[in-house]
Amino acid sequence: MPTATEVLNSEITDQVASQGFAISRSRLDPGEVHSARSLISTHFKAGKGVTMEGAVVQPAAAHLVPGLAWLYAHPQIIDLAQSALGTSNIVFTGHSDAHQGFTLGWHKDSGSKATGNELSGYFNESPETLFQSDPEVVKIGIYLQDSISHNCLRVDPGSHLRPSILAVSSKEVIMQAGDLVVFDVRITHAGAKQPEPDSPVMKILRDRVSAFVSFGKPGRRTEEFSRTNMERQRRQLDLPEGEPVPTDAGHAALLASRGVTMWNGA
Ligand SMILES: O=C(O)CCC(=O)C(=O)O
Repeated sequence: MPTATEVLNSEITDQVASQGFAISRSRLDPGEVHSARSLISTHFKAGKGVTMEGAVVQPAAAHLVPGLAWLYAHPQIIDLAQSALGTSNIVFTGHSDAHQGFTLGWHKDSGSKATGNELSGYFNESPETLFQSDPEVVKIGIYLQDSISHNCLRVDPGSHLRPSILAVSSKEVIMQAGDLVVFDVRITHAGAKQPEPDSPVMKILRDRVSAFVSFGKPGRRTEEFSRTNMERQRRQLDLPEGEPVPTDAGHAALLASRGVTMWNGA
């Protein structure tokens, strides 16, 4: 397993602050990629997860995909989140997803129609102030296959500082399995383009497996994001009112051993 550098990488801090995203190469080794990919596909093959437009998603995957907690507390992932946020003092927001075949059009993860404001609803804040500040909440994308133009993430560089969903440019984020991408949740981004149903690209999309986890700097924005995002995961899991999202004690222990605090659910 590659070891974390334990030194904040200021190039990543600067890239995320200016462009809204950064790619970091060779963070997971091939055995880890294989293991994470197998655990997620086996989970979905067993009929678990939530079906969304032909794809399947597991909210709270650190807790609900058996054996996968390690991925969401991996030292390289924590190291990258710390570098992106420019501090070793980071908080796990409670958000961890696994996707297979999932594709979304252009959107920001700072809001959604369900939150009543697709620009800033997860932060309960006006877009005028939210889009002016340095990154406070970042998401790490773990793509568990090599990406090509048909199945890659797309981002609109710099749009984390623009209160608009409209993408003014589109950059393909091409990565090898084992690379990681970190992005400010305010950036406008999109998943793989939906092909025609009979296109040969459909299989590439069906085999696309990815995982996402979010961390923030301690403070009001991270708390708001954690609370509203947890509500989103609860809705997707169809949990009865008052029932907490289950937690994997192993995941909490791994985070604690690596000095990462968890949003306290307040
Ligand atoms: O599938 C992807 O590449 C992007 C997923 C995404 O946009 C999201 O989780 O917010």
